[in-house]
Amino acid sequence: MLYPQQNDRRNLLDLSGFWDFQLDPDDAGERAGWVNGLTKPRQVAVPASWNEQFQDTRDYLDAAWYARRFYVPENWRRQRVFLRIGSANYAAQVWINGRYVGDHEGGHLPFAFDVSDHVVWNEENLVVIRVEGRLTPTRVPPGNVSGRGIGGLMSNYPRTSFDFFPYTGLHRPVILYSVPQAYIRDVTVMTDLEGHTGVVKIAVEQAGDNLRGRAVLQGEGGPQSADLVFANGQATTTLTVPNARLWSIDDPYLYRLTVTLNDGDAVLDRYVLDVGIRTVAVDGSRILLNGKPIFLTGFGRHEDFPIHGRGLNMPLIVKDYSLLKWIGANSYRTSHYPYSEEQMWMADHLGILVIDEIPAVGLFFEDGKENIQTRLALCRQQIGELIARDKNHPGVIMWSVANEPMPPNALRQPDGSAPPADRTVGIDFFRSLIELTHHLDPTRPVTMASLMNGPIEWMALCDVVCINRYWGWYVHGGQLDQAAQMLGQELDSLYDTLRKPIIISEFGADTLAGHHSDPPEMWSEEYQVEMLRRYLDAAATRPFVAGLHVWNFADFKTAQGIIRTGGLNMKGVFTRDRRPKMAAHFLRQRWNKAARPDTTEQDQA
Ligand code: GCB
Repeated sequence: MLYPQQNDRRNLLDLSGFWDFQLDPDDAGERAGWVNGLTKPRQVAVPASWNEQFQDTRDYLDAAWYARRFYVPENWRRQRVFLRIGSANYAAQVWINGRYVGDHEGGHLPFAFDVSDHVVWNEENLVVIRVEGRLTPTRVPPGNVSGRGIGGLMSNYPRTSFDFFPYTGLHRPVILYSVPQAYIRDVTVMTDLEGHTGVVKIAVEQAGDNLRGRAVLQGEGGPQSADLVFANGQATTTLTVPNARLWSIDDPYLYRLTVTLNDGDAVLDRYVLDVGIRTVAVDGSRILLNGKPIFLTGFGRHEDFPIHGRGLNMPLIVKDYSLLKWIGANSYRTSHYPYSEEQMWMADHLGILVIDEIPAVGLFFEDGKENIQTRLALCRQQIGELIARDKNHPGVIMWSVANEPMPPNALRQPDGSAPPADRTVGIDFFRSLIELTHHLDPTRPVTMASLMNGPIEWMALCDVVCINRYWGWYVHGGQLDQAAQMLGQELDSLYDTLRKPIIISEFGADTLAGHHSDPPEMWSEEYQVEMLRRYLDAAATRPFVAGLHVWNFADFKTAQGIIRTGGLNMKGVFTRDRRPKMAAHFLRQRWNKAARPDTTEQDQA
């Protein structure tokens, strides 16, 4: 699942733009022959969610069809041609020139088809994509679960089992790309350190039967290179870099790895990859980056903006990363689904650490073995696809296999008391998922973000314990001193039991920008600051707390419900249009050395 690349051996054509679009509420499109073109199309922008582009599509999650015409450049004729869809939420089926190409389930990961035999030359081609985003209990993430709305407490519309709007459509670019007949299918890079020497292990997979290739790593201490000798399409080699310049948050230095397939002196295919030499490890209560403890500061975020919805929004990525830097954050979690590859690229280049999460949010275990197994299979598929996509990003330091899976009855205890039901349910589920993740990537720790009262047995399966906590909001709202006390007690007892690094992966308060009160009252900017302060202070005295991710970076759209004014979750420290609330300035004072009045010039240097 390499990101498509343009170079002297490969090419690409981005099909972003206006596409024909037609809703299909009766699921009649296929019978009506829409695979050959839409009958009453209107124009929709791709990439973007369809929900806010029209008045009548906001809550529409049933099938809709996209179509667009294109030519394949004549000079691609001797190459293989692929069609790659960056993200189609939730399920997609694809036709080219009326012929079925394939399908994909899962809303946030790319998929590609070899369409060499589907396209025609010297004539127009038609690509048709049917996208459908219904909420059902056996999807990941699930929805329309009986008796359960937001967090199970209240009903919401649309009936998500998660707290963000179920934006639907072609969210990332649709790209047509060409590769040579014998081509580099995959590259996997794993880095290690031996003293000051960087060790770069490279595995290359090719399609084709030629036998030789080359890997060249350029950068400080280089270039280093090695021949690749293929057997059954696979080759591995290890390059060592004396006195390697390591990738870190302060110096996100990237080497440049060029892999080629060769026939004598001729280069048949070429793929270039940024490589950050770095290690990630867990040691007792610490997370280590390059052997040194790192404390994560940052946020849970969303891919969310008015009108674009969840569609790739490049200026917003630039803006968000500049705000992350401004505030002194060094990390975030891709709550609650994989973000775009462009976001991962930016993290590598700016030295931001990413906890990379699959869309396993709102998982539950009360509807029988068969449904649970269906969701498990989807989780396993998605972690596999995520690792295939993101394994080479130095910014990615951890995989998260779930957010707030719900044990039976967990959310029916508003006073925070322990649920009475069987707490062992789900153990096999998470064991299977975590083992698979370790197997697919032995280099990164695995975690899941757990619910207040989530079973400790689930946390114990993880390398790092991530806890979402709302003491002072959903529990003990308005009583920050009590909240801080509960938080402190809980942290100490969790660490006593688990002896693993703990990240508070969510904590926050809904805050109406511009609403003030003294003494601080819920929903005011002052209350948000005071609540965050309590959590930061609690962490500061507990060395086993390895990170703090505030919920949320920015206000974001949710389903409608009585706890979501304007259909928004307002726990952002920035508003939805990225204006800072008081809390943003507060965090900057605490996190960004350069912004602290008590920082000396020497510290800043
Ligand atoms: C959570 C969820 C997150 C919600 C948040 C909230 O625990 O993980 O998706 O948005 O609480 O604000 O209720």
